[in-house]
Amino acid sequence: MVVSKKIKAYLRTYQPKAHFHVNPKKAFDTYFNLTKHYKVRANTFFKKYKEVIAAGEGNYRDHWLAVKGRRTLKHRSYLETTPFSDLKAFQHILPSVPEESVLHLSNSSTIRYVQLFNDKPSVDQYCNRGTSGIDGSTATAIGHAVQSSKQHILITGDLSFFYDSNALWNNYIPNNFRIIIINNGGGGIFRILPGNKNTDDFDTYFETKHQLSAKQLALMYGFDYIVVSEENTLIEQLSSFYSEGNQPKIIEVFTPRTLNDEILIGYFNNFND
Ligand SMILES: Cc1ncc(C[n+]2csc(CCOP(=O)(O)OP(=O)(O)O)c2C)c(N)n1
Repeated sequence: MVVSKKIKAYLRTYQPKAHFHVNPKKAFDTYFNLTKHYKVRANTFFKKYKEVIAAGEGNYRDHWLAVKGRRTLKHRSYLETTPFSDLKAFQHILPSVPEESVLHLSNSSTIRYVQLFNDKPSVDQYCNRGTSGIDGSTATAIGHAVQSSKQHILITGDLSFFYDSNALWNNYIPNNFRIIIINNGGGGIFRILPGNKNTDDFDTYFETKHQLSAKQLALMYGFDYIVVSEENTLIEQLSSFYSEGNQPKIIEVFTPRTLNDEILIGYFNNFND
């Protein structure tokens, strides 16, 4: 499923000649020009596809590889000069996730930030989209972890975490379970959308800014608790975060609420020139 509004808008404006949706049950007409619904699993589809499709002439692949190369350079150079923020936190968190683990992502900004970075092929990634709700991400990750011997890691926003904190109230959370909370002091996603920011009404009713911390919840539910608010400490703490312990662990990463949106908007603008 494509989460990025930018990619959706792009493909709606520059419509593909054909859109095949491969799924045993449902087809979404996301770009308003669905050509065909193949009611099979992706593996079955591509096996067959390989047999009937021959490589064509053209520069499509080279063109897009060159675009990707330019994009990667700009991504790197922007991050080199970026101060500590949500974006910067993801830059360090994602490569720290252990090979062969299972990564759960909450909705809102988390799933969107993760799409800006390369993922590790050995790490299975899940996001319970539900109806794009902020509820249930923690419960889903814990439920999944309970029946698996693999290490499960949840990356979540602060509101999603506090909203679903009741999920921590059970006796079965494995000791190797890890939660990474990106605490940007509210619903950071609303700052990224166009509109009037930094008014009392915006802060209260849209962003719902707050000063809560996960510390007491961690204590109450028997989690190890680590808190960081700058880059070097984050890097240092991540280096031992996934190692074995007698309790599951939470790391709460505080990021600058009113800077995160500027940095992300700057990141996208950086690709425009
Ligand atoms: C059940 C539910 N309630 C409210 C919303 C509206 N909503 C969408 S994103 C969001 C803020 C999420 O904030 P947080 O989890 O801290 O993530 P951030 O965007 O800051 O990374 C809210 C309240 C929703 N999607 N689902």
